[in-house]
Amino acid sequence: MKLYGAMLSPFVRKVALVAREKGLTYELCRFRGRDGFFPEFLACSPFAKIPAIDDGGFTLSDSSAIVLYLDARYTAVPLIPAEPQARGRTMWFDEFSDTILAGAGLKVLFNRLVGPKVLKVGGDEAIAAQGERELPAIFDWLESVVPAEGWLMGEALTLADISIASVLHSLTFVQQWPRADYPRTLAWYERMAARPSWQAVVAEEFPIPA
Ligand SMILES: N[C@@H](CCC(=O)N[C@@H](CS)C(=O)NCC(=O)O)C(=O)O
Repeated sequence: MKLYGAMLSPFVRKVALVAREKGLTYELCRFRGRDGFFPEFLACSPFAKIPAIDDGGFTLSDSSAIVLYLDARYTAVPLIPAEPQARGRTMWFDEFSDTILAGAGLKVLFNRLVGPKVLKVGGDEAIAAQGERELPAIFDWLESVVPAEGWLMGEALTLADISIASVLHSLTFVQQWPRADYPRTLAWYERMAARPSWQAVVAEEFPIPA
């Protein structure tokens, strides 16, 4: 499978972790060059968003769509529960991660790191500061639902853990995470970070500009 994207993105990391937890291999592919987006990437992602995949000719973009596909196609290690309520709640956590947590956190990431230091297009510090102000209420809620042991959905790791931890990891690059004042969330995050899949994906990150 070709995976287009860069590991700075929590959405790309989500797909990479799901693939590795399932024992799938992928080729991490560049999606843009000096002259713009590569046509083979745009064929997978018509609106030029990362991640996107090409799995033996089947192309798809959007991390949640991709992991839904991977979980249905490669069933040996399920990461989205089949039981209806657990399935719904897992997708709620994924959505929380993508829109609420990342909605606030990426304001900081884009405006303090990606814009000014990676893309060199600058950043808006007022938007970054707004994101920073939004995060504590979101962390408060997360701390209230994270279990003392195990995973968000119980004994088995699911997409819920992968999605949220992926965003938190991106926030480490802009000093918004880890936070010792959220001890349950921190302990759960450290359980996630100890997994071999996590270590392998972290090794694929390019050096983060200081
Ligand atoms: N909901 C999408 C979000 C994808 C997304 O916004 N990716 C960002 C990188 S973190 C991107 O491609 N940004 C480029 C742009 O918006 O032009 C997903 O889960 O894949």
